[in-house]
Amino acid sequence: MAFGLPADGFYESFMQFPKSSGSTGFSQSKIGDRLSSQYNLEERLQIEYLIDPVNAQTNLESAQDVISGLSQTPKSLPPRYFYDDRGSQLFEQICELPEYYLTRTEAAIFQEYAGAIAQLTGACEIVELGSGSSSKTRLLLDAYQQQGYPLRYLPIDVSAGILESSARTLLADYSSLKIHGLVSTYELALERLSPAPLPTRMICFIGSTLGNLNPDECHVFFSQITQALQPGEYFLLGIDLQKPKGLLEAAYNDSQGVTAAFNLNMLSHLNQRFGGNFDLNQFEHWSFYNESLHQIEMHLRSLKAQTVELQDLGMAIAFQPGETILSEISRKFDLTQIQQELSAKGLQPIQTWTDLNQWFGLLLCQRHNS
Ligand code: AVI
Repeated sequence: MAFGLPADGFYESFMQFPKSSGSTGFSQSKIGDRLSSQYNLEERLQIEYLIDPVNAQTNLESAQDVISGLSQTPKSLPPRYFYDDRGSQLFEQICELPEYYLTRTEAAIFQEYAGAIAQLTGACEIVELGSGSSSKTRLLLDAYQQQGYPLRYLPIDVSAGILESSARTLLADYSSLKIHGLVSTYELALERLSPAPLPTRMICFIGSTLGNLNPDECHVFFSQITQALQPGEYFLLGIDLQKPKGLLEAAYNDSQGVTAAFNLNMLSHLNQRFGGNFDLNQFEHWSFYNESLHQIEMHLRSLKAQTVELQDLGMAIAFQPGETILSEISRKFDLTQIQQELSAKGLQPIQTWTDLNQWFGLLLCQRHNS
């Protein structure tokens, strides 16, 4: 069901352009390009809501995961609670940190191989799960544009604000691009994808977000991808690979304390969202690499015995000194193993690219015919 929309299921957005007089920092041709794309914007942007963004923020039913996570031993919280506005900003900062090699390593792989991806798939609709700021997508769009293919992009994100603002920026920069954004969870969007208007489709799940799913969730997710694709269509997956513990632990314990702030911000998000009284000075960030499970674990550790209330959920949560809440796992993959898992799910890896250090992997898979 779509919420708050006209009957046709989507609405159009309009963007502001810099004035052509005065110092805009754009060359004349760039301004001309941007102004001409303004005129057909209505035809080029559709945003469809599959979740209600207002209720998604307030609906207490959606807090069931908080209630169960904080009621069990050991305690845990779903990583989706990292991403309020401040959390999203902090994550952007993490991606720029010297220790957090993931973003720039994956971007470098895209830089080098986006052209090869475009050649392998041919003209296709690019679907991106958890599109965020869509920054790496630009490298793909550039490659498809260079091949002379039509540009169609279907970003999917639960955050309407980030989806809309990055869509506007992309439309201003690619004058032939058409965007159909879905404000949605992955599951819902994958169930609702209608047939691609181009010869094929590629669903992208990059940034190693797969690592934040446990093995069971991962299993279910791959099945959802297989079901969403037609035989012959593509799945592009970006994953962080296993590497020495020291490099991994540095990436999740940066010297500027941004990851610590990102982790602790989850508690202030819960305070705002559910009338809570977590005292951020009474918890600390703790993360380490669990070598047997090949995963970084991020925890929030209570510095003393304390009871915290989440008034809107009617909860009083008791903590022992040193007790932790698991806030995230970030799994690190073995290429051969993941290739086998994908293949068993009907997603045949047809090409895999890595960086020189073999720190990060990008896999292009194609759905089997059967
Ligand atoms: C979003 N996700 C892939 C990040 C990761 O590396 O697992 C989230 C993150 N957590 C701490 N730093 C970054």
